[in-house]
Amino acid sequence: MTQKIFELINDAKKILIITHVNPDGDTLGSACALKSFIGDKADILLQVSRDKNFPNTYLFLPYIKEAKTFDDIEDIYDTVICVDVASADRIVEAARLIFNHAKVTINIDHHKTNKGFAMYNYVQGGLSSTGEVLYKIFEKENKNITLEMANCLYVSILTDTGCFKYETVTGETFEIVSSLLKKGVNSADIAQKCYEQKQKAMVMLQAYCLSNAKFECNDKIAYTTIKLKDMEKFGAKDEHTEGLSEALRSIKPVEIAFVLKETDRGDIKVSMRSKETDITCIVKKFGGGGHSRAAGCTIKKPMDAALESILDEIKKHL
Ligand SMILES: [Mn+2]
Repeated sequence: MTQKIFELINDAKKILIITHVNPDGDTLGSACALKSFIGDKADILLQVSRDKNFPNTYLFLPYIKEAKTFDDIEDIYDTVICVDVASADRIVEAARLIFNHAKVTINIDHHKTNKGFAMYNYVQGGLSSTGEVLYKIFEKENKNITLEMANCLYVSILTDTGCFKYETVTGETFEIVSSLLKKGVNSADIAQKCYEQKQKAMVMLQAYCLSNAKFECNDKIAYTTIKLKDMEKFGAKDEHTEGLSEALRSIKPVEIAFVLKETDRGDIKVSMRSKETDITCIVKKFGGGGHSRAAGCTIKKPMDAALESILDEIKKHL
């Protein structure tokens, strides 16, 4: 399968690398590493509009500034590669058309819930990140990992392991990280770029959301809600809510934490984290997916009704 992926890349005329909605460090780092490897015939698609929700934090990655967005995407690709995309419904609108028209579709991922929605699927459920999956693909097929690729893969692994805190981290993860650093990756510089360049809007929005947090079941459940008007009030963008559910989970008795966010389509996006509980079974009830301790879903109900449904479901699993 790994060999086949490189054959397909070779045979392709024009490749679109699709990142998931609300792009994070893993999907972006993976996309940039792949783009760096493939070169000119590959374009990255960020599933955002350029003036809205373009991910500022990761602008330091190569190729992000020239990535395609919904504003300038054309249906000219014969091959599509999805990276870190857990399910087909994380490919939306214009991108879905391109995916459906493509001659070849490839899905490279590490989400256990990934059912293999493409023609060719390479899913290593349980690995720390799609960056780690990609590293192994390159290594297995004896492809040279340049410093540029190494930097991107490092961003993937660093961010998707919560700075090497999650249980998906293995000895092998550190071996990979070690080899990336030996190639010249500057880990301190990347950590600073990923975590210490926060925008004021992000910190202020998160402070507001944390101060409004609610607790249930003897503080085993913590949650907060974000309305569109809150986003407007702070001038915040989608990426500015990143880390909020982790902050709630970090409170001592909290077992499950979640954030409910109103979207401009009028539905509610749920971002959930746990310490021990496998929450994939909770979000699956709402058509969502993810990892056992970090998962999400979208509920097509108003805020109050969505909150009630999700609380009911969580209480069944505590
Ligand atoms: Mn990931």
